[in-house]
Amino acid sequence: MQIERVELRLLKLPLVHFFETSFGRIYDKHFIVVTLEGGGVTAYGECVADQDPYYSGETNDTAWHIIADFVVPRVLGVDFAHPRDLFPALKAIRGHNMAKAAIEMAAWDLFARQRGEPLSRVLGGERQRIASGVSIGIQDSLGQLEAAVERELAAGYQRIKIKIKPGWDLAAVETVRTRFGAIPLMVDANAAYTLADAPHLAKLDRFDLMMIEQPLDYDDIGDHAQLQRQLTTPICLDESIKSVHAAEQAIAAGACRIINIKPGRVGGYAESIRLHDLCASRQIPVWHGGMLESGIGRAANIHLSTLPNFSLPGDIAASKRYFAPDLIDPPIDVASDGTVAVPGGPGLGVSIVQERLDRATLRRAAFAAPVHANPPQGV
Ligand code: OSB
Ligand code: MG
Repeated sequence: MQIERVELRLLKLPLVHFFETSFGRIYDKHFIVVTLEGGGVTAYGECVADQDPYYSGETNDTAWHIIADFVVPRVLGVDFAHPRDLFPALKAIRGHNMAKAAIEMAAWDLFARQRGEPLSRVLGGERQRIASGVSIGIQDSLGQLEAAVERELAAGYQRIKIKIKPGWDLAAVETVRTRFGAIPLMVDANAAYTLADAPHLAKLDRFDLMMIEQPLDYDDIGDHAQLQRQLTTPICLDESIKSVHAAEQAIAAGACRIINIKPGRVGGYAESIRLHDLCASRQIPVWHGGMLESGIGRAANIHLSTLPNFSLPGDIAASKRYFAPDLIDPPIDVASDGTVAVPGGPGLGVSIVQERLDRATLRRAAFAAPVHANPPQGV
């Protein structure tokens, strides 16, 4: 498999509804789309970096810089036997997992399209449909939260996640439990608390939540291990799991009982498969996280979720919750039983509407392999 051309685009798409986490509110999604060409086939990747370094240290500008100046020279014109060979080829670049993952995702799509197989099959997945959950941001009032939960339950989603932060936690959970009873419910704090909040967080135990996601600092493992010993609610780590090695350490320390997998956070699909397999071998259930992706990244998330240890519903909801219209047509939809069909066509299996891609583009750059490619030697 040879990557003959790389195109980067920075896109801006308005969100249907603002999205608020403990680190802020956004109204538009700014993200990079990667296009690769090779062997007469075009493939796509989506970068999950944001405009700001609040969820992770990466931003669209750092990802653009790393891809253009360090990733592209290591992949353009190089013959890769398999997309799993990309991540090791980028080893000299420390960190910047979202930048690496965007290119690596497109390489998996290229590989799958060249073989005429769906991405799910190439990744080793099994299912035809995946279980879908929904992530509800921080609202302006408890009444708005109730209305949002009611709407998503009516749409069929198999579990509800609500974002929490200090000042928007116990009352929000209590409101949802009181109104909707024993629904599958979890919370995500996006690193908004410290270990000193342990007694406060323990008050969530009486609500029988499926899990509390990333309560403590984004790069912490040790404090989460201490916190888990003080809670009956399982901790799920998101931000803290930046590598397979970090997951091994977190599991060994007892810092979590569940892990959320986002390929962008760990450097791509090959690393995500390794993380999935590690968790399976340690009886740690996993689910697929979401980063408000467009249909391109959303489709990839669906394909990865077909692996067997994705045993809990993921943050993979219908396109129409985020973008109207999405970049793809038809959009991703959720059935009334809260499942999403895995696209069956080659690669991502979704159709990107070029005119929508063009209209959303703020910035563009293209890189082509020289005729006699001379890949960088060593690192
Ligand atoms: O922590 O899971 C998170 C969105 C942006 C950044 C971080 C997170 C999220 C979500 C949204 O929870 C999930 C989705 O895509 O619907
Ligand atoms: Mg999270």
